[in-house]
Amino acid sequence: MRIGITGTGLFTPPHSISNDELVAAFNTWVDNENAKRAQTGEKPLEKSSAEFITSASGIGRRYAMDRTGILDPDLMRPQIANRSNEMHSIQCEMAIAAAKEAMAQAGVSAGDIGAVILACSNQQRSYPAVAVEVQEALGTKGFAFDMNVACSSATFGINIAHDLVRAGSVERALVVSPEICTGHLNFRDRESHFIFGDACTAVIVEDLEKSKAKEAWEIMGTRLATKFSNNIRNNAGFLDRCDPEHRDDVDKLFVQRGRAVFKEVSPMVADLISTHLESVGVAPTDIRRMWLHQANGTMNQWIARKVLGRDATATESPSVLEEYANTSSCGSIITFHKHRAELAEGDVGVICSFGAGYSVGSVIVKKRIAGDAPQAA
Ligand code: CO8
Repeated sequence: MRIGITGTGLFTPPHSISNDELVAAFNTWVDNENAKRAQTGEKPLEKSSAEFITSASGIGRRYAMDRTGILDPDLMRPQIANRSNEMHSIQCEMAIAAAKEAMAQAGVSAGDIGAVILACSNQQRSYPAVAVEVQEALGTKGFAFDMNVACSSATFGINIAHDLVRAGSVERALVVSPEICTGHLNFRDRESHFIFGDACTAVIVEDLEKSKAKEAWEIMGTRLATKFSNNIRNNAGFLDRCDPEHRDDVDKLFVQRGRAVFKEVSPMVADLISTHLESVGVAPTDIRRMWLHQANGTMNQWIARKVLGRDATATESPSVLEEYANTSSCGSIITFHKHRAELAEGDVGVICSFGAGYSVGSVIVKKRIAGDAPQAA
């Protein structure tokens, strides 16, 4: 049975924020804070710098669902209005936009889809699952559920979609990842205020025998790994109201030890991709592209070098960090969405995401053009 990705979609939020704008807001807040600290004799806070952000991460700007609140030194958080239960939730709205593009690319309608998997780092509520709302809004059949493996959510979702199709549970599944990272980012933390942006991706996974798509990316294999770590953590949760004194503590937002993450996750990722390639009989020299998680440019260069045994070119390991920043689970999928068109029939690539958990998800894909007969293993 051949199963593949036949469509992808991307929703890009309407507002963009440059490093300079973000740093200006942060530094105005620091000046205000330090004026207060001067009165009390507290140690002054250090300023942020756009040069540091670009050189340490490769990030130049990010998209956000709201920019006014983020750039207001008195607020420094997105302002996203509550909605009534009669309206689509904001994550549902993002998912619909991305899903429509993916469905059009795959040449399928909502009624052809048997499962919706909403896979992302943060769901805006516990229940009803946002995925079920997306199912209702689009008119897809079967069932839907939410899942969360932080930055690796989309590749884990693709793995589950693949297995559902293989098991015969559905012919076709939609994986959507509406990431509103700015909603849980501490814009007053110098170490991390620049890292994230918002986006939503969508992926159609289907039985290629039943596909109408002109082009498909056959899934040659998927591999997942997790290993517990506190180095990327967000303690926000439904029990927060049970201890109101700590409800607004900084650990209720994204916190990481970035350097430790870099050192510990990079070898884990390189090892997983290398052993995964070996298991499907593909030599590293035979892969044409690596669509890696978009957290840090230097990290991706290190991983690609380890896997390929040499430096990867910007074409072989493309980046969207400059424009999108880290969009959590969307990163590798945005890169796949934007940087695959020119590849040829039979070209092989790896989609790989990694992040909190720790978690790593790898999906090895081969380009197929409609009408191409399956090759012998
Ligand atoms: N401006 C100026 N200087 C700064 C700033 C700043 N903003 N921040 C830190 N510095 C200074 C530090 O104080 C330090 O100074 P000194 O050398 O004098 O002590 C110096 O810069 C170097 O600091 P670091 O060692 O922290 O800098 P790094 O080179 O390690 O770069 C990075 C920091 C960019 C964060 C880098 O470590 C990194 O990218 N690491 C990998 C992180 C990663 O991959 N994380 C994955 C997270 S994504 C995920 O799992 C999803 C979670 C769920 C989504 C959550 C959404 C909110």
